Formats: sequence, structure tokens, C-alpha cells
Amino acid sequence: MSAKKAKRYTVTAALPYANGPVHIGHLAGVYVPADIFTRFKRSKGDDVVFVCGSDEHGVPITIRAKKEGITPQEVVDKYHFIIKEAFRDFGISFDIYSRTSSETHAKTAAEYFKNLYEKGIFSEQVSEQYYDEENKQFLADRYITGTCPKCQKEGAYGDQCEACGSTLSATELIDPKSAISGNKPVMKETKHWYLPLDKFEPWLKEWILEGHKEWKSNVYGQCKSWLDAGLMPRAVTRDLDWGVPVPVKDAEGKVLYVWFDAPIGYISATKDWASENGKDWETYWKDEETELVHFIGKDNIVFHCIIFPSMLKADGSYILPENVPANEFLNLEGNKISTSRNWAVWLHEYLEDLPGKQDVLRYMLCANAPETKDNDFTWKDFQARNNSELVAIFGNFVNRAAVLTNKYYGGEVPALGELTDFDKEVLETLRNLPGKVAKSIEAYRFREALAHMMDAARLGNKYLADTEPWKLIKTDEQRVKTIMNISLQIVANLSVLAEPFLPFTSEKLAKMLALPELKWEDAGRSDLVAEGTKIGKAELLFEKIEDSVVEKQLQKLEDTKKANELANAPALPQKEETTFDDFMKMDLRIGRIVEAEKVKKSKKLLKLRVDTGMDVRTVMSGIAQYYEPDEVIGQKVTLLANLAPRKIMGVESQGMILMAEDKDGTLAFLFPEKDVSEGSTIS
Ligand code: B3M
Ligand code: ZN
Repeated sequence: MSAKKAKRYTVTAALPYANGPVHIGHLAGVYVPADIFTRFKRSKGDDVVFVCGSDEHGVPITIRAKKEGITPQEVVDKYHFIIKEAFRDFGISFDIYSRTSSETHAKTAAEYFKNLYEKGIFSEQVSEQYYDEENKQFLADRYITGTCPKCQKEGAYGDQCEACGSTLSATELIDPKSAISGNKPVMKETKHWYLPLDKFEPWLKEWILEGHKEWKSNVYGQCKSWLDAGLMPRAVTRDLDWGVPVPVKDAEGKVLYVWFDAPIGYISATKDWASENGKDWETYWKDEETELVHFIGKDNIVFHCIIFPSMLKADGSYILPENVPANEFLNLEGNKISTSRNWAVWLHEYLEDLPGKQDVLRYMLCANAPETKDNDFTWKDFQARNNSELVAIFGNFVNRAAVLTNKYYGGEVPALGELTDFDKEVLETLRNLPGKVAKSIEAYRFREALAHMMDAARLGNKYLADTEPWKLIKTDEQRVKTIMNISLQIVANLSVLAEPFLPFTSEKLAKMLALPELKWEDAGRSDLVAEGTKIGKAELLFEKIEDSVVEKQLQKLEDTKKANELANAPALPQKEETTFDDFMKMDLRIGRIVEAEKVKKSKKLLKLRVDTGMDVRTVMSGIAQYYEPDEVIGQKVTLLANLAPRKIMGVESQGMILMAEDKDGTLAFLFPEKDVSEGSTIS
């Protein structure tokens, strides 16, 4: 057989925004499939560069920074490393994980813009945009809030109403306000540079609609509806102080639009990788022999299929994406994953709760990937797939093969004897599996590929169940040697076939069988483990996930739901009007708790002694569920001193401690912002 010529690939995975950690939706939609594809290509001996990095520009990052009182750079510094680490922990094998606030990127993006500018690609347009006069800045859509014209709810953003989900434009908002100053913004003229997508439309139609009918139907369909609707010039600059400055004259205070610079981030990342590894980045972006593949989520399709290709085409020296296998969305327990509502399984939290179970999640997210439609992740399903597939099929087979070899042959791989017809049949099936897995991966059907990989484990299980070596060992030792040898060959094959999907498990198998470094072309062979090789102990690959683990995760989500409901619950309505005179009748004072004890037979009450500056008196207070007696001693409090004394649980209470009560019933003391002495009056 003549070896096929290795191909070259540039594989990109969407750059996550560095304004929050990554969750299972990201992994399932983009990074697991991209990693499977890349690992497979590497295993085939192809020349692959797999690039990613943090997307560190854009308005949401500046808003987050404002909210937290830190700089945008501080925001992205924090999340860049959290994200980078999470990907590493899950075995996402980027050749480089870069970031768009890097110097290389600033330079690359600016040069890219400048080149198109000099070629006269852009059109310049002056338009009116909202401007905050107090802060002297133009307002991005996200920086304008107002009443939604569709549902009439307040607090809608200039690009979207989160209450009803409508997409809006800032000028549609009723009663618009600047989110920075709270003032009404004014309209002011501003100049921007536009990428004339309308001019690229005929070419895009030809290139995608005629030339890439093989793209996934969800991707092709979205492109078609954009192209059918007709494209318009799109601004690629913004009035903002965070981003790559527009590198031309008369562009002060303007930066490149985040979606202009972010995809160029793939190029900058490749440059950094190339210079660190003695490669030429241009081979990976400009050589016709290289295939460029973008892995993304469905909300990024227009940017990767229409806008970025137009930018590449406009430059003229770049290759175009060969494929853009975008996935749909993964939901969580029936609801849309949401960072702001904390409705997610965060990768770093998953690893804290389920240490060492990276491959279980990778498996689950691939088996259940939203390849053609949105899909749901449930913890019950997670448990079921782990227990009935990874444990019962994969783990069980490998375990039996290893345990029996250790038991019968002291862990030494026995020789292969004469093959029966059944053996030959099994080996033939094994020989055909790598081709099936490969074909599915090449077609970006990763769920199907995973199922074919699992067929190898199924085959092994069935082989052992049908041949029953544990019975034969008493009567036909020679035959058992062959059976165990074949079983171990299947395990070795699993190590190769599972590597793209379950890299941690694959490595364990390779170690267990002391395998040399195997490539994809080795898969299907039945001589991967040599006779006489000493294999290791049967390592535990997967363990059963108990109900309690699932319940704990569901409880966590239940708590999130409650917290969200509370956060969104309306404040209690205002009480009936009162008079100033009535209010002035109340004698409110600052006091200090000097003694506190529990009250027998009462869960709620603490008996307090309070120094009021006038006296030290007894006050019964219903705070026992929130405070221990010890922790309140010394606490400054607000006291209604002239409340008529009354007996509570047989004790006379002289006054009332005022408490703030949160929506969920949590109580908190009220005390002065600076220290004042006991007896200070309040009015
Ligand atoms: N930062 C990811 C997102 O939409 C966006 C991708 C950029 S890829 C060039 O969540
Ligand atoms: Zn609305």
C-alpha cells in the first residue's frame, strides 16, 4: 500500500470572550468536536495547527469592568487564565492558546485593516449615533437602556430586550438613557469605515451556495437566508476606548469592531505559534494546499461564513475556509445555558465535584452533541451514559481482558494460536472499524464516529462473552491463549481509536499495554501488542456514578433557580401612608448588645441585654435562626426604645431591635455607618 500524502490543516476554534469562565455548552458546541478532529488528523500524520485564544475586546468586557470598578485589561487578565486552564484540564490540545490583547495581535489586526484601507476596500460613512454629553463619548448599543418598544418593559438594551428577547436598534428604545451617566443621550454625527458586503454578495453566493453544498445543513441554511435577504455594508470600526485603535488618520477615539479583529486573532495566534516553533505562519494561511476549518457555535455563523471570508477575499492573499462545521446549542436540564443567570455547568466546578472525570464529560458531550439541532444535557443522562456505556461496555471489556491475562498468564501476553472462523470474523470486523470512525470524523459527524469507536469495545465484550475463556481455561488452555491475545489486540485498538475522543483513557490503555506510539494507520491491526509483553494491572478506567452525585448536581441547579427567582422577585409594595407626627412619636436609638442567650423551647428567639445609653434592658429578638448568641455580643443595633413593654415567653421585652429582611427572609442588623455612642437618637 502506498502511503497517502499527508495533508495540512489550520483548525481554529472560536475565541471565547474573556469575560467569564467556560461551561459545558462551549465544550460541546465547539471545543470537543474541534479537538476530536485535530487529534484524529494528527494521529493520521497530517500537519495540523490548532489555534485558539481569548477574545478580549468588545463592549461587554468594558461594561463588566465598569461594574466591577476595574479596568478592561484586569477583567481579561482574570478570565484568560481561568479559561486557558480549563481547556488544558479537559485535554483540549491547542497548539497555542493566545489572546487578542497581545502585541502580535494589535499589530496584525491593524496591518490587516490598513492594507484593506489602502486598497480602497472600505467605504466611509457618517451617521448619527447616541452620544453621552456628560462623559463625552459615543454610546455602544449596550450602553443605552430604555423601555422596550415591543413589550413595554423597562431596562431593555440598545441591541436587545432581555425581557421579551427582541432584537432592537438603539433608536427604537422609548425614553433612552445612557447607562454611564443616566442622562438622556443626544444624537451626534460620527464617521466609520464599512466593509461593503453588498459588493461581495455575488461572489459569496457562488462560493457558498454553489461551491459548498456539502456544508452542514444548519450552516448552509443560515448562509442562504442571509444571502437571500441581501447584504449591506457593515461598519468595522467603533467609537470606543477598548480595542485595536483604527490605524488611519482622523480616527481618534475609534477602535476596530471586535468582530473585525477577533477572527484575525486566529492569524495572530498562528504567527506566535510559528515563531515559537520554527514554522512559517504563511504556509498555514496562504498555501492552497492547506485546509482551513473553523469550529464555532451557531451564533457565529455569519461572521465565519460571510464576514471573515469577505475580509480574506478582500485581502486576496489568504486561503478561504474549507468548512465551518458549526454546532447548535446545548441546553441544560431543559433551559438555555446562561452565564448571567448562572445556569451552567462550569468546567472548573465540574472538576472540583467530579475530579478525574474529564473523559466522562467529553464522552457525554460528544455522544449528545448538538450537531444538527439544539440538545439537552441532563445529569440523569450523564449518569446513564457513564454507567451503561463507559462502565458497562468500555471499562468492563478492558477490565476483563486485563484481569484474565493477569490471572492466567501472570500479565504476560500469550501467543496467538490457530484462528477459528469466529476469530477471523471478529478480526475482520475490527479491521473495518477505523475506516468507519474516520469516515464519520471526516464528515464532521462526531456522534456517529464515537458510536463506531464504542463498537470496538462492544466487539471485545461480545467476543469474551461468546468464547467464555473462564470456562475453557480448564479444558483448552491453548485456545484461551489465542482468545486473550485477540482480546488484548482489541484493547490496543481501542487505545488508538479512542484517543481523539477520550485522550486520558487512551493514555491509560497505552500505558497498561506498554504500547509503542501508535498512529491511526496502525488501528485495525491484530499484532499491536507483542507476545510476551508484560501488561500492567487493570487500571480503573470508569466508575459507576451513584444517585447521590446526580442529586447533588441537581440540587445545585435547584439552588440557582431559587436564587434567580429571589433576585427577580419584586420588592414588597409600600405600606399605607403615615404622618410625620406619627413617625416622630417613635424613639429610635442606637444601642449595643451586651449579653445574649438562647431561649428555652424557642427556635426563633434570643434574649438580649441591650445597653441603650439610658439603661441596660432586656429585649427579646427573633433572630436565633440567623445568629448565635456569641456572635451578636458587642453588635451595635437600632432599637425602637419606647415600644410598650410586653411579655414574650414569660420574659418582659422592653423595646424592639430593628432588622432588615431580605426577600428570602434573611435578617441583617441596622447600625450606623460610623461609630456613635450608645443612646444616640435617630430621626
Ligand atoms: N468571541 C464567541 C462568542 O460569540 C466570540 C467568537 C469569536 S471567534 C473569532 O461567544
Ligand atoms: Zn421587550
